[in-house]
Amino acid sequence: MNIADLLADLLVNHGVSKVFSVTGGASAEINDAFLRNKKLKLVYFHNEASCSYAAEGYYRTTGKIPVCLVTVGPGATNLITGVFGNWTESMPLLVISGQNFRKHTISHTGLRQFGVQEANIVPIVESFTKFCSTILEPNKFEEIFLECWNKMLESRMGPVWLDIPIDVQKAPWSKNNLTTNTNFLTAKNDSIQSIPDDFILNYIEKLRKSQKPLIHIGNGFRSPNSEKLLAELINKLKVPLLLTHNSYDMVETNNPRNFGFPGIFGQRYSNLMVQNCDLYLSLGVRLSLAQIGFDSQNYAKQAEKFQVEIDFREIKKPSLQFEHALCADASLVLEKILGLMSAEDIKAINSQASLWYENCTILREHFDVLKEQVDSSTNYINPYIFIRDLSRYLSSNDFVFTDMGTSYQTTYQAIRLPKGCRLITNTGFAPMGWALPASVGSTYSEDYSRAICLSGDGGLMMSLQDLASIPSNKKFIIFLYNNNGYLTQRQTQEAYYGRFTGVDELTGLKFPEYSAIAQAFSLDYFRVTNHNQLIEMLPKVFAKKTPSFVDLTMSLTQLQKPRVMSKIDADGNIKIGSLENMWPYLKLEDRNFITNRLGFKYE
Ligand SMILES: Cc1ncc(C[n+]2csc(CCOP(=O)(O)OP(=O)(O)O)c2C)c(N)n1
Ligand SMILES: [Mg+2]
Repeated sequence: MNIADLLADLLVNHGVSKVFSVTGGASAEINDAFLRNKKLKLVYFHNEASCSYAAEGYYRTTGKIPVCLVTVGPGATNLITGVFGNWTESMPLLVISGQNFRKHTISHTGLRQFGVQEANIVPIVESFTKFCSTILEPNKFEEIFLECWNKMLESRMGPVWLDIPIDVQKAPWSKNNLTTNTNFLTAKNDSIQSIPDDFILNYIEKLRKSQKPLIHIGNGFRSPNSEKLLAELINKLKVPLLLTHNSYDMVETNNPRNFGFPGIFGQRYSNLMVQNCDLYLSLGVRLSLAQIGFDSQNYAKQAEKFQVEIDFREIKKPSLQFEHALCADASLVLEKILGLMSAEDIKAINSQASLWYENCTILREHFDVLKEQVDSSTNYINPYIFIRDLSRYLSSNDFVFTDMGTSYQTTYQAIRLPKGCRLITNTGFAPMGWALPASVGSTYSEDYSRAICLSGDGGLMMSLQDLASIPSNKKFIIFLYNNNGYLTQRQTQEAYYGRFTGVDELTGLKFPEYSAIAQAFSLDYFRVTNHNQLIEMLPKVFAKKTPSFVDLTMSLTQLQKPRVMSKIDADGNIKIGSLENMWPYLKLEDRNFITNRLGFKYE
């Protein structure tokens, strides 16, 4: 037995079963050890970046820790974008890279390179991993592995990296027994006991008095217990809930408590609600600029604000600071709130907030995103109307992945998710080319039923090779938003410069004919250019048991709306757009309606 075998056993003992990999000389010993270990499945891709995206898709759909195994140098550096995305999204991932023999590494010599293909990966990835180390002492391997594993899972989760020189991989390991499993973490380890009663009781007291309360649930709230807790919250309190992109699938769309998500590409009604509430609680929401808008000091400007966040740095960040902030696990805090709330509290809260709740319901109906769209074109598919129609075919076991650009923003605004259906995007880092490999990663989930991959043509071109990795015997649908360009960038260039570069064939960026691509990868191909064809095609592809590639003709001038839009004034200065008056700006009749009828302010 050597260190590579020990690593395989340690992974199996910690519940790992899938390893996403590209082979290479410096990691060959580990690939071979994993091959010999019957409990590990190696899943191969054509690019290491795809391994990291696939690992994320796998984690998000299974909750099981993924591993990426890559070789030294370019194998390791190719993985970086995906690992960084896991860092910003707080996703756990264990990366293992091969490294040159210990005597052939640059170590602290100041050389650029010494070993074959060498990249000194640890200093490169140090700033976006929770733990990273080149293992130099084989006899400490188990100890370092456990430290690394625990770091990945404790408090705010994130990626970790072990870099293993070839001679360390091959070093013999003599211990007969592995460490017992008792001292590794399986989930967040914070304890409900450590949450102060004061914070909870103060919030309940304020909630009793609030006339316009809002509770904002983020992905930090996701835990094995979160579904049960949310059901209890929804059952007990008639208080509107806001979600985020990453938590949007935690509450089905037609649940009366689901009031969308705020943000620069949020729902118009959600943004108006944030700016009009008088008591705001965020539970596990990172409150990024995309969520709160660039005018961050004015976020929830009329409210007394409570924040629960596991990372104290997020609480202290300069963009906004709340009157009441608690550094703790959000799901444990809600558990405690629900536990300490009496039946009398609940009655008082629900009666006090009933008018607000009703008004928010009217607002949501009034500003349904689909009302801002018209389905008039015979030559193009409108992405919002496509998502409306697609939603009718979604079922509770589906995994929907989006890429970036239109496939991301319009989907979240328009989709209607049935209970249990997942909607997944790397929203914080948003690397183009993420959706296809992430969807492929999800096919290795034990609960896999069907993946629906929504991708722009620009995004797809960044991971086209992964079409080869779609399992040919599984249900899998790619919907390509084919607008022959980068709509999102075109829109920005139009707004700020009035001319275009690098956004379509005319401006220097060529795209292929996808029917030929689909054929090359043996995928069933469908072209859809109008809504009648769409209506005919959807039942067909949803009935199929094998993968399909649906090429949707879309327009490069499709407007993404509503959105918070900044303007350039006469002096050339940028005027930041307000969260509550998204572009297209509110019409007079809407303004009158929301102020006179509902008592909402819009600026
Ligand atoms: C790796 C990477 N490079 C660049 C960007 C910046 N970017 C965001 S959206 C976009 C265009 C996306 O084009 P496409 O996938 O065709 O979607 P569309 O905008 O046309 O809907 C670009 C270049 C990015 N998000 N990721
Ligand atoms: Mg495009």
